[in-house]
Amino acid sequence: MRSWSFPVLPGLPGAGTPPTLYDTATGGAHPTDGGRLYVCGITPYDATHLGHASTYLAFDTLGRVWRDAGIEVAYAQNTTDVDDPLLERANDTGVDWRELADSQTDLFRSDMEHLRVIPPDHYIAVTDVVEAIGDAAARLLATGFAYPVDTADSEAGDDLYFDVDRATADTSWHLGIESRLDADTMLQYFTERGGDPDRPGKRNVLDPLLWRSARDGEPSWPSAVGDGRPGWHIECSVIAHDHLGLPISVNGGGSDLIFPHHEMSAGHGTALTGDAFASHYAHTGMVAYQGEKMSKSLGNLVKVSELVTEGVDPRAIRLALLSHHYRSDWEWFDDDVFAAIARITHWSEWATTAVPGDEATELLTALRAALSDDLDTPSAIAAVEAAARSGAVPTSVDVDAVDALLGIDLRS
Ligand code: 5CA
Ligand code: ZN
Repeated sequence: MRSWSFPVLPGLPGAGTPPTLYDTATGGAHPTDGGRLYVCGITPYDATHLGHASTYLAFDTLGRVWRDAGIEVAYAQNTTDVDDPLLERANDTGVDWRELADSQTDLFRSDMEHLRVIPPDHYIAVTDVVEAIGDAAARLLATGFAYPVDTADSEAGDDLYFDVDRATADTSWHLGIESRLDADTMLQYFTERGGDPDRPGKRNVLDPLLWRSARDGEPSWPSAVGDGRPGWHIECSVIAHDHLGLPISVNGGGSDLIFPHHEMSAGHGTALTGDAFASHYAHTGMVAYQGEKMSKSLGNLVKVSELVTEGVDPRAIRLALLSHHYRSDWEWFDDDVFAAIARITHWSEWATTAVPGDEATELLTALRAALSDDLDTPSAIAAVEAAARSGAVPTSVDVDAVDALLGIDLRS
């Protein structure tokens, strides 16, 4: 699927340090083992809000730091363009589900372009890879990692579920390998985040749906396991495997995906290949608004596209989001954008005073040190602020560094 345009990325003198990154699976920060990045993409039934944007900016920062350190980057992202919440929204609003997904994916592309996010090399719609997902489900069935569950609907075939106990017993994956959660918390999150613990016929309440057989009025595709559509977690396992190869270096997304999504994607990937799914699991904090997590289902959204339409400089949106550490939960206040606009104005004036340069500067060194330490964007921003206030004349390297590492072009 088409992604979006690549922003200009100025070259910088020397090379940055390979980053250390906090890993949910180990509970500590350690160096990444390469640049193969998979980040869970949007479910396109509403426009990109600041929570999504902040998550994609965190992994954009990782990509920039990797490139600066000379690490080759391969980046894949999905779009969940068929799933229950999208189909429900399409039904409720009387819009064809494909049109809804296409229009919201288009808006996402334009938001990412405005924010100067480096696009994935592989931007994959689930509806374009249903056959590969069906083949993977068939392999899991053949190897005993998946099993059929009867549907109440006599017209429909069986649904397929992933057997977490079998995978725990017979592979290097086990329940808890990535989330490290206790059983009660797993059940709570599984129930809240799209799971169906009470479905009759399951072997373990936490077994996730792998394949949903065709139902009347729902989209379906022919596949090696019959007509139907994919469950959620398998899409990310298959896309990461087919486009990057396992183990990937980093599996990324918001902290709401730690369980069950990333745990189960990892389980499917390992059951399919025998390999670990990822060397690193990185999660961003949740952005709140009006006291609650910003979410499409609650409707408390601040949309990137609406701010841009109101005339807000996208660089200010980017700066406001990067002002928070990617791992912290934080709340957006409407005034935040004004402080960021003032800062962009001040930094841009500072940039106009730049003299030509080609040597590494104190600011470049400070930015590299901050960002390679678990993507510490607040410290990086404080370093730019200090330089802009210092009265010292910047060089073009300083201005390029803000652009290449923080994605903020102060010359435009
Ligand atoms: N399509 C699935 C992933 S396969 C999905 O979770 N889609 S989403 O549209 O709900 O979320 C897209 C990304 O934004 C995910 O990484 C999610 O963790 C992140 N996200 C969602 N809400 C927030 C929020 N309030 N703050 C930060 N990140 C968020
Ligand atoms: Zn995903």
